[in-house]
Amino acid sequence: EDGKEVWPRGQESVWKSGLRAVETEETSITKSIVHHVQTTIARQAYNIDEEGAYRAIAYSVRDNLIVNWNDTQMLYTRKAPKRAYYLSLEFLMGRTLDNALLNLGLKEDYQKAARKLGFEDFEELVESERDAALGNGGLGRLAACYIDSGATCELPLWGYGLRYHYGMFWQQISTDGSQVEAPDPWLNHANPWEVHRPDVSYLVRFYGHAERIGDSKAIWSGGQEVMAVAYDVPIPGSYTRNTNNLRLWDAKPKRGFDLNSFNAGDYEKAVESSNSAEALTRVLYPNDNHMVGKELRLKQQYFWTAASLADITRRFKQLGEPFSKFHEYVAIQLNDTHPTIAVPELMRIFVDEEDIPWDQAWEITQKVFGYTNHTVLPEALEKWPVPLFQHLLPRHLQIIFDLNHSFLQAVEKKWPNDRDRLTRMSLIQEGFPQYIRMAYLAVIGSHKVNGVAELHSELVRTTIMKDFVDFYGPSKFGNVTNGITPRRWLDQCNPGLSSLITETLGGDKTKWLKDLSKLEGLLSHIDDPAFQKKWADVKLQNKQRFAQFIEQTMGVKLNTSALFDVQVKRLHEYKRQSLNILGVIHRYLTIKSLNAEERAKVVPRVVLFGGKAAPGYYMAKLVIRLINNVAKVINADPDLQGILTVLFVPDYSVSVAELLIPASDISEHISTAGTEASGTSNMKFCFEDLRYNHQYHPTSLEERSPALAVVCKVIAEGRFGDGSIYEPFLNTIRTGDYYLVSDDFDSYLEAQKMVDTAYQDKVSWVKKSITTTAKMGKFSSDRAIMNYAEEYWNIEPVKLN
Ligand code: B1N
Repeated sequence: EDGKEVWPRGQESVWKSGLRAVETEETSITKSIVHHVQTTIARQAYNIDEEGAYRAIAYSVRDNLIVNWNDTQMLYTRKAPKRAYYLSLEFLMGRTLDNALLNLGLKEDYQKAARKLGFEDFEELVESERDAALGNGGLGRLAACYIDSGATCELPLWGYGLRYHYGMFWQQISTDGSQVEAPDPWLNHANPWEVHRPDVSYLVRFYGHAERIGDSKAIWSGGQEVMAVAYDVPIPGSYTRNTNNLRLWDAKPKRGFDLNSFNAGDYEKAVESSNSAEALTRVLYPNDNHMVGKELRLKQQYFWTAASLADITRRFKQLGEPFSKFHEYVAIQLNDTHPTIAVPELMRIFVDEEDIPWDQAWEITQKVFGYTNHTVLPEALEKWPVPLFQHLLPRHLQIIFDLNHSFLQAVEKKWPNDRDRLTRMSLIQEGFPQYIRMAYLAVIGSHKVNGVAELHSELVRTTIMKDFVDFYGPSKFGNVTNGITPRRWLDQCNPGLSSLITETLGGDKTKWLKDLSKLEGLLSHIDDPAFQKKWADVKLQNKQRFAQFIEQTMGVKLNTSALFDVQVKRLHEYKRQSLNILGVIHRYLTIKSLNAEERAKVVPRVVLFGGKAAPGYYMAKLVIRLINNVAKVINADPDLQGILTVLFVPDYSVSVAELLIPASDISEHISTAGTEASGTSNMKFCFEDLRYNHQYHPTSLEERSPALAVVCKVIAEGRFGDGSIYEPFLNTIRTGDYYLVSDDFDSYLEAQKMVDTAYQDKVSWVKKSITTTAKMGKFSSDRAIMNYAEEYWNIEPVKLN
């Protein structure tokens, strides 16, 4: 596996004659598709439907990816460069076929081949693929963009994650407007994009007991052992042959079933124990920006981390280098605190298994890890109860206590007799029970910590990590501004705009797609009316494409000359979908109060919402219900036909985003100032707004915002269905208003007025749109990943020729 060199067995010439290259000829492409129809999916050529055709094409494309994958991994093995590993509990990949074809530069060839085989509508095949939704939102989609950019930038970068059998739930909207969750068994249809590697597997231990031997070592034994088995997903770079690896672990029982129970004749119990191992990778926890303290979640974290570190150390050992050089070959990035157990786990491997002295082990460990913080929200910061750790990971608890002991000694040395500081900085939060502060463990175990946007990184330094900045100095705390991949989020989802950009900048599209700062070249065409017209036409076509999708899936007709106003993101109080819907109600009441002549002057709007609420998040689900019931009233009102339409697009996903984002005129990023770490969908729309002034008004809602008071009154009186349902929501705004909706409501309405005015001047609107895109270059994930490579990992590109 991964490019291990073995002597050829048998005759080399026979082996070589059987090897295949990437197939680019039309005839060899059709041949390979037919071959997969006949063998891999075992169907007769004349008996193939769309789903079969999709799969045969996918397997044929996969063959090409694997050829490149093998060559890339062999090259990495031969050259033995320093490698980086991105540990993420989420990879929100979306669909693969279209992306793979574009990255291989084979889309047209496959399209032609499919046509020859009788499949005229290639897009339909592409869209029949299910999303791989192994993530919640921004954090998981960021990991997917980074893994794409790593391959495109030819970096020796692998991702490690979990192969969840159920991804993010499907969201349905019931007749009363509420969110209903349904499971997403995405693996029920075979997944052509993964390679099962039963030969790459490790045993992972849970529970048992840890017995100290000497000062620092221990033996951990007993408990439960679960097998981690690798599934590899090839990640093609764009216009390069370099193809990296995303390795996802699946849990299997150590033996098929528990022998002890079986001997006793209890077959059912024996099979049950195998169920419990498999439960580990059953489901993605559907929480965004919120910690859930479930034992199974901690088990997932350790299972994935332990398997990944076992794999990384095994690969390192094949180099034959001493462990003192481990950090010269290995960099590991912790995507938030979810894999922080890797810090004590690497110490355990070094000290208990490899006999490395504690101090040296700790020095190397700190050089290996980097930690990315993605949120400062207190409810999202991970803390695990000590008793749970004691039970599940007794050896790791010992190591954490040992690390904490020497860390606090160093703090004490720097600031003698400062008890408050020791209490604040301890890895252990005192109380009954005690808690382990995972973010602090990640900080002391890493050589570098970063936030994900300038402002967020500054907040990390001055708020949650202030004491640690004082202790280590500021150079340990950096910033890497997030980015998004221009392949998926421009070239792939917006082919019209991509062609126009290529045509305008000249040359071929790889020039600007691989160096997004080149988009600035658009600015010199901004005053050209012909260019402006083409730009506006692309937008209109994207709106029509989206309107068609909405008509097909929801049966609603959209006015494509209206302003499309979009807010798509996870439902969360801090993101303030509430502010948006309350503003919509205000708009509705205003329009209702106008006479026909005045109404004709209103700038027509389509307000689109999309996003999932965590199944246990009551207030977020209540806001979904309110949005849907407001939509029902407004859309049914003849006075508002063509002037105001409100829609909640169900089951927002990567694939829906690919249709919706290119169709938007404005997007709303209206979180309470200081709460959204970075936001990445804002980059996809190229529009953002942040405010700094937090205030607290102990005054009545009527005093704070008379306009909002009216809106709340109308909801309470039952204009959008039984008002009492929304009382808990209305109360969060009337009293407390933690997320400052009432503080910002009036200025939000002002901003919306400015949008209406601006939209009426079509030429200046198009120019704004062009400027936004032209200045987007910085937000490419290629720039972000190179930033990590150079300043955090010290790795270099290794190009496959
Ligand atoms: O990470 C994104 C940022 O662009 C967003 O602003 C930020 O909200 C998001 C626990 C999270 N922060 N924290 C999470 C996700 C799942 C979970 O279980 C926390 N997601 C973010 C990329 O940097």
